[in-house]
Amino acid sequence: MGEPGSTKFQTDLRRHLRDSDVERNLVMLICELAEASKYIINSIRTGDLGVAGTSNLYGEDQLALDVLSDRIMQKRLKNSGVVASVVSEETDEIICFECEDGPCYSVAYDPLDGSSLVDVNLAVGTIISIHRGNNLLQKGRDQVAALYILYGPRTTLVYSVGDGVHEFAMNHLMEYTLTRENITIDNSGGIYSPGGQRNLYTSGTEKYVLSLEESGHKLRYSGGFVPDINQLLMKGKGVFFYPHLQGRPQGKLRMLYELNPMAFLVEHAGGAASNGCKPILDIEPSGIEMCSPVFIGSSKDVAAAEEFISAE
Ligand code: AFP
Repeated sequence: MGEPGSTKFQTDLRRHLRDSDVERNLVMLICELAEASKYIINSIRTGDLGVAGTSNLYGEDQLALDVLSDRIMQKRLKNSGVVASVVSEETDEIICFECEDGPCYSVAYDPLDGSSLVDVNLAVGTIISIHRGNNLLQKGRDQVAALYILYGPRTTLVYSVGDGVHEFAMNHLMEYTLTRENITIDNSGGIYSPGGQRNLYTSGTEKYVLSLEESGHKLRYSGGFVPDINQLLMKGKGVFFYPHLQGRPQGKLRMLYELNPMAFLVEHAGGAASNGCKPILDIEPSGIEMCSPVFIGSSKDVAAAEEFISAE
């Protein structure tokens, strides 16, 4: 990556995508999504923090911000002209759009993951998974791109099209400029982010946590998937997990628009993502509502999790 002030360092998102020989319609799609984030930022800063009076596919109360962010995303995706179908955490079915001239893409997204954290002023994010064609139930390994936007003290965008993982920061003109290129995650150490209720952990997960603590891992957990994963990537080490729980064998996190995109990014940074037995990216989605346990981050830490889970 170039030094601050060099032309490389001032590379904006569109130029970086073009320099990476990304297909034209995909460049346009990713840039449209980056544009949508500007309106989501505005809704976070000034929007209504109340409930929308509706619930999502999982029976969870939707916040006004969830619905507003979803509308912002859907409008952009529909008007792009290159999207054939979308699914969102906030909609209970796949929505089809007109894709005029191909190649067409399908997008699964969580418009405002962790939205319940906005009213306590913690970081939240948008998570996006992109497939080629109109089939959203493809394995995560077949994604053509994955990205997230993190609305924290700084607004950053992290993407991969399978050729490295790269971070951009939003400047005072609300443009995304390159800040880190080819981000990598080491094979162990640092922090661990244990999701879910500890008293519902199975014996294997409980032993795994004790082994992490004995090896000196420090607990860092915000309750927001995007900042928690971003911390692993930017520190270059650590592990996040939201495991299978007693009474909740599939855990909580959603395959299409939380686990697949983050697993794609972490694997392309040299890490790993597993459901405790096999790579997340190799799991055939059974439906848009599919959830899965997840252990994601440094490859050695994920491999250790699989050892404890397989022995339980
Ligand atoms: P919401 O998007 O419904 O706020 O959930 C956020 C999330 O799916 C993910 O961002 C966190 O990792 C996880 O929930 C936290 O869940 P717990 O509150 O059960 O730890």
